[in-house]
Amino acid sequence: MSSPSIQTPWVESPFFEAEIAEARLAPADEALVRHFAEYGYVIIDPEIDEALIDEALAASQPDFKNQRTNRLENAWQRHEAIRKIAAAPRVLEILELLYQRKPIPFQTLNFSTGSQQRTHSDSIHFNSVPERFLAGVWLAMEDVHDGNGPLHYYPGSHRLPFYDLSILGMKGSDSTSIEEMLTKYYTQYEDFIEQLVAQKKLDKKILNLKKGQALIWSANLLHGGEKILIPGSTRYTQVNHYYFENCAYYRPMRTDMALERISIQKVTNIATGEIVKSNYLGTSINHVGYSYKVYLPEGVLRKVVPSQLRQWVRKLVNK
Ligand SMILES: O=C(O)CCC(=O)C(=O)O
Ligand SMILES: [Fe+2]
Repeated sequence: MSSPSIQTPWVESPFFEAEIAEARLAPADEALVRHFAEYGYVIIDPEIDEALIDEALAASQPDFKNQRTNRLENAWQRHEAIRKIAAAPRVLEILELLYQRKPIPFQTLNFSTGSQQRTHSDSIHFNSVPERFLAGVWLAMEDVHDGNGPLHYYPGSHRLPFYDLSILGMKGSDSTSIEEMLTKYYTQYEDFIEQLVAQKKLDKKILNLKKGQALIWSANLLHGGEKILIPGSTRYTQVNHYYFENCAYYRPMRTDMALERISIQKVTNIATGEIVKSNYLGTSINHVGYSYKVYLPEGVLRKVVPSQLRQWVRKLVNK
């Protein structure tokens, strides 16, 4: 009897062993897929020309300076070299092998120094229905070592459940601004993950990659940025996030399913420039905007909206 085909990446499926036996992959491909299934990450040669990396570095210099930041979100929209890195053919090929669905690059992040971000799973930021059709690709654009704030990650942690804010008793869709989300909600999530890692006694790995090497992490793999030990050191890296076709894409931190508040994400395929509509088992869904919902508490509503209009505003805004 052949194994049932279920709506989960095969690398995360309970039927993985049966499926990989049926697939008859070339030995090198099979080893890669098995490693990813077991540990939730693989280190790869993305076959990206050094000249393209240098082009992306040069193009992004003015942005880092003008914006006084170490982190550029979606710089692919301005810089062709960054776009090409996110759409690198070899990376797309490996992702399709790992997920058995076409990958959709939808976000880029360029860093000039270590992020020093606390440990998290990217599933808290981006999630899919069916779950776990998300991957990150982290490209070293210069040599990364213990001194310049390398990435850390916890092999095998992708097998943990997916935790959203509701597990901590918080309704993410109630938040009204990014500042409130970060200070009031997200910090509690980070504290929780820190405690989880300690409780589970997870083993941390530090990623020292050479320029041009990349790491792929699966949706729920815990990772973060190490402290910068050499003050002033640069750490040029590019992270690309990928969804996979035929899913609904949403932002868990702004979603409360039980309240029917679901922040469906607007997804643009960086490789093709096309908008990819969310799709739930064959039914397509419109995205509902990128911004935070303005949630008007009843007291404020009474103060600022005339009584005849309140019912209407409540419906429109507080939904
Ligand atoms: O590069 C890092 O230090 C962490 C980046 C990260 O967590 C992400 O982009 O999802
Ligand atoms: Fe991350």
